[in-house]
Amino acid sequence: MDGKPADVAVIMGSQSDWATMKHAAETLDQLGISHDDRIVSAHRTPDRLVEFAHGAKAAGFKVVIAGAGGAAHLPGMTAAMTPLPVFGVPVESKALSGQDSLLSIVQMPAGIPVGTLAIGRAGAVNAALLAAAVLALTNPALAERLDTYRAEQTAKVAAAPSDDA
Ligand code: RP5
Repeated sequence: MDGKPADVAVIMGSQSDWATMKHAAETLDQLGISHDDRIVSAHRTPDRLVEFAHGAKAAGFKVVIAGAGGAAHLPGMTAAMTPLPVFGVPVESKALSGQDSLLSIVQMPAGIPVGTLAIGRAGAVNAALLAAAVLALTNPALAERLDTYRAEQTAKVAAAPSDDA
């Protein structure tokens, strides 16, 4: 770190969410986006959540990615306490395969939005790409890196399936 605050806060409800949320962190790394990864539990560390969410904008973050599983209140409660855009990643839970996480993140009441992604790794990667798209609006160098990322992805798709792939 160069002393500048990170652009993206990647928060998660538990250490057990890291296996999923590290895909968001890795995608941000690929795009050269600074991020700060933290465990903030809505239920087990509510004071930490209040402190983080109330201070997130003043701390210099521009986007928050919040991953949680089960009764996943972290993204919604964070969105309630910060004006920053919050992207929620439903972590795949053991009991209900992440359906509980998805529904508890996506069904926000009108007035407090959480941009909700897919369950699991795809959601974590896409949360990072959405964060990148937001930041790229005011960062032309990042916009170029995002274009390159997508062009490389396109170039990797074969025209026809193969038995050897
Ligand atoms: C949620 O409970 C976390 O986001 C996690 O997905 C889930 C289970 O947490 P652990 O019991 O594994 O710590 O708060």
